[in-house]
This record gives sequence, C-alpha cells and structure tokens, in this order.
Amino acid sequence: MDYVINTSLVQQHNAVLRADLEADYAALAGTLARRGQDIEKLTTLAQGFQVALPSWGVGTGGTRFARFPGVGEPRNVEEKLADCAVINQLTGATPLVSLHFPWDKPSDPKALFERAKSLGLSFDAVNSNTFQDQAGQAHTYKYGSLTAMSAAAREQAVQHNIECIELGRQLGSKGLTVWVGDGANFPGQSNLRGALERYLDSMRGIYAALPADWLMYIEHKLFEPAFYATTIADWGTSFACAQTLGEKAKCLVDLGHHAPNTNIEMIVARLAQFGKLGGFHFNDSKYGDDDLDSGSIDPFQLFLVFNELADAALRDGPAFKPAYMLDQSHNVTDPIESLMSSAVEVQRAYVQAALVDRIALAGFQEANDVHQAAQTLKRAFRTDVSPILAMARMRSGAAVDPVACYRTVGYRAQKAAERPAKAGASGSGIV
Ligand code: PSV
Ligand code: MN
Repeated sequence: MDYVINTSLVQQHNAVLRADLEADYAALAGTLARRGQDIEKLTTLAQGFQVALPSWGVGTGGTRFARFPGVGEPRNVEEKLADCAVINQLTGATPLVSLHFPWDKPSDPKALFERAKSLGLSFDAVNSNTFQDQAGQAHTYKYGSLTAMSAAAREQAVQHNIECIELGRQLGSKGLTVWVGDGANFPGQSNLRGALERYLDSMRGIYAALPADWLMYIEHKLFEPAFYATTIADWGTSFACAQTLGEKAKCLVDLGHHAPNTNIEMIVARLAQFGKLGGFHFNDSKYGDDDLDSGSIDPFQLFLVFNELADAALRDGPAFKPAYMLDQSHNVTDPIESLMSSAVEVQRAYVQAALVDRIALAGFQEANDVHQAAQTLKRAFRTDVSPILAMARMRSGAAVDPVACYRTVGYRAQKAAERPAKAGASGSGIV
C-alpha cells in the first residue's frame, strides 16, 4: 500500500502521546466499568466506524460571494484522492470517497480505481450534477433539469445520471446520490404538481438503469438555489418519491438541508421505521445550508441523530446500514483539518450513542420519569470518549492526534510547493 505520510512519522507522533493516552484510557475504563460498560467493546466499535469523504470537500469551498483559495489545493481527482488518503491514514475512519461528476470525471476509470486501491481507498456513492451547466452542454439547466419543461433538457439530465451509474460501476460504487436544485424563484413560475410529475418521470428512467445491487439516494433540500419552491424540499416529498420509485430508492438526509430548529432526529426515526433511510450527508449549520464542520455548532443534535440510529440498529439488526458521508464546504479552514476533525466528531457521536443505557431509558419512558429519561441521554452525551477514539486510532495505525500529526509532518507546505494554483482547476464547484 502507498502511504502518503511516512508511517514512521505517525509512529513517532504516537510514541510521544502514548503514555498520556494510556493513563486517560485507564481512567475512563474505570468510570465506564462502574457503569457496567466495557471500554474494550467501545474501542472495537470505534475502530469499525467509517464515514465517506466528499471528493469536493478537499478543495477550498466558498460562498455565493467569493472563494478564497488555500495553498496546495488539489487540482484534479488524483490529487483529491491523495488528500483523502491522508485523512484516512491519520483518522483511520475514512476509507471511502464519494465522487461528484463531472467535477471528478476520470479519463480512465480503471486506472483511478487502481490508484484508489493502492492508497487504501474505495468508492462510495457517486453524485450526479445537473445543478449547473457544463461547457459545451446542449441544453441549459437554467430552468431546471429533471423537472425542466424542456423534454430535451430532462433527457440530457437523465442521460447524465445514467452515465454516472456507468462510471460508478467501473469504480466499484454501489449507489447514486441525486440532488437537484430544481424549483421556482417566483409564485406562478412553475406548476408545483407538474414539476414533481416530471421529476418522477425522469427518475423512473434513471432508476431503470440501476444495477441490481445498487441503491439510489434521493437528497432533499429546503431551499437554494430555488428560493420560492424547491421540488424536492423535504423528507416527506423525498419519502413519497422513494416509495413511488421502488425498493432501491432511499432517502438521504443532509443535516444542513432543513429549516432552523427542525427535529432532524425525528426525521431519521421516521425514515428508519419505514425502511427508507438510505444515508447521510453530515455537516453542521447555524442558519441554513451553512455546510460547517460536523458537530461544530450543535454536537448534541448529532448525538441525538446517532441515538436514533443506535435504536434502529437494535430493532432492525444488521440489515440496517445507512451510508455515512461528510458533505461540507471549507471556506476559512484547511479542508484536510476540517475533514479529519469532522470524521472524528461523527465517530464521537456514534460511540456516545452506544453509551446510552437503553434498558434504563426504556424503564424511565415507561414510568413517565421524564427527568431521568432526559438525564440518561445527557449522561452518555456528557461522557468524554476522546480516549476511546484516540486509542482506536492508535491501534489502527492512525494518529493519536490527527491534526497535530498533520501539522508536524508539513503535508500542506509540501503540497503548496508541488501544486501551484491553476485557475478553475479545483473543480470543487461550491462557490
Ligand atoms: C447540495 O447543497 C449538496 O448538499 C448536494 O449534496 C451536492 O451534491 C453537494 O451539496 C455539493 O454541491
Ligand atoms: Mn449534500
């Protein structure tokens, strides 16, 4: 395997931190043992956790106003993979990459597959893009793609999705995520029911091209770029479409795609109950689709989402396997640092949710002991599981402190020298 960071540098980093980590781990083991919990089981659980990386996340993002590129940004999909490999090497939690087409369209899919393999990576769901026009494209998406009035634009969008499936198949992916920004900016601009009928019609064409072992993830978003009415704006619409399309269609929950204060964990519970929870795009937000680092604003919400996932896993068994992915835009931080910290935050919520005493919780719920039921969740959430996460990393050959290790080895400075900026080369597209 090709390690992007010299493994002996990671070991040196770990050696310095090892004694402190072992002391912290032993102290936490004692606390958890008094609660009847086995730290070793939790560490094994943490080691098994995986969250996919968005290929577009390793480039600097931006807002509608500007993008302030960082140094040493990846300029093509191969360089994006190298950055993803660093994140995986140091966190031990991100061996999957989700590609976005055409931003990451490989000229030679087989070679890209092999390159990823040599870096210890493989490909998660592929993402189609019909929310912007590409150079040389015959029909514009200005007035929509899968819902467009123009039959030719709709057909072009369907064919693009089918091409994504074909590329994904060659790369070993097993899923297609479809997010469309289609909708209306003004009342009257579009017939609301007609738009959804056209959407379903287009999606049937894509669904028919899915290989037998693939899933199609329908991603909803409240608003933006359509500011009056978005065609797939909420989980209800997403659910109805997934039901209509069939077994292989599932709903994808992007944490940033809801109105402020929406009870996202309840959406998760509903979708899980009816077998339609396909996966997640993790991020955080304060106001809208801010695409901030996972757990940076409301870690308790992230925990509550994982609390529902832990409940669903107990009820439904191994068949319950939603896809976990990050989807963030890093405007003012080093994307590699943000993605490493975010992967750790999602993993933290996963482990904290495993700490919930579910028997006690069910008892408090049955007895209507509201206070103690709430405290049962809070106790798990307040437990600092950092030593478990760090130990899981050390045992997996990753870094005890991924960001500190990354800074010490000087990867960004090295890339700044090797990757001179090239206008428009990053292709992250989020501006
Ligand atoms: C849309 O806001 C979204 O969440 C979709 O997942 C896109 O594929 C991604 O962001 C990148 O623009
Ligand atoms: Mn998303």
